[in-house]
Amino acid sequence: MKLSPEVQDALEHSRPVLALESTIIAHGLPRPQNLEAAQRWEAQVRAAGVVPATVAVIDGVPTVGLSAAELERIATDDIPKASVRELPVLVGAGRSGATTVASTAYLASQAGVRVFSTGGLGGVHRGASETFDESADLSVLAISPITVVSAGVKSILDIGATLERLETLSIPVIGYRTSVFPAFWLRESPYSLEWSLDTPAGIARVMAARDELGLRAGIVVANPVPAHQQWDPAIHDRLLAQALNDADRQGIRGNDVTPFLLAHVLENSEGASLRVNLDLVTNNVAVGCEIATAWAARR
Ligand code: PSU
Ligand code: MN
Repeated sequence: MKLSPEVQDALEHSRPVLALESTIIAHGLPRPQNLEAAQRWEAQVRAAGVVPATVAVIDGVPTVGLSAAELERIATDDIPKASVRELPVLVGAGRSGATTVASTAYLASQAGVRVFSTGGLGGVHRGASETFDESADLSVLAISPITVVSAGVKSILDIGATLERLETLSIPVIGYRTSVFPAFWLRESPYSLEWSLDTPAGIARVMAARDELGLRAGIVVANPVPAHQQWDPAIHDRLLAQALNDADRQGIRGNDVTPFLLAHVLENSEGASLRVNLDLVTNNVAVGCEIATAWAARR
């Protein structure tokens, strides 16, 4: 594994570091907004006095903290999506990969980075009781000691089943200044949370307690998009219903369902879903920086 010099230096001196994933850059956002956003988020992290550690596999080397040129490659080359099971294959074959929440959490926590901001977690897909389609994000977070700040999961997934799996896997889910689990583009899903905390120092105390208890699981911090930035719930509900309906009528199945639904939403939302997506990551980066700073202050 390679750490950038600034990440290495910050970890050695217990200064704050924030991990960022690269699948969102390579596959989650359209070009050229993806590179602009990735650069903007890194600048935002630095402006908060935190060292950014964007993670990817570069020519077979798991890399925590990309150079400017490597970040540009992730955003512009055709780099495959890499979850944890792809890691040994990519490393063995000397290939590159854009890391998901699972592989970013795994690599960053191995490097000693303890806080990670992203957009949405992967989760349990609708119809998973037949397809078994559940993101490895969940099972890998169960063994990766890192705190992930996300805006919940997209409503194209089965949110209730995702929360059940997080419970089974013993991954704490803490609402950040909310007691309702967010649904990515929307502030609220129909699911309430048992735990809510209001401060970065409070989250850092939970992280310390987890360590003292000898637990290995990550912690999910659910940070909803502010009310004024969320997508109009009525339009969201109508477009989602339409997309699910079209997928069903066109016989879209299996792994094709998610890209189909996402493309449908992106094409028909007149830029609103993309704007919310960018805003919610920016919010998660801001909260992630505060938690990373609170964590570093305890050391
Ligand atoms: N959710 C989003 N946008 C994304 C992803 C999830 O709203 O870009 C990406 C993340 O990288 C996440 C991955 O880790 O998709 C999950 O993919 P899968 O379901 O194949 O594990
Ligand atoms: Mn899957």
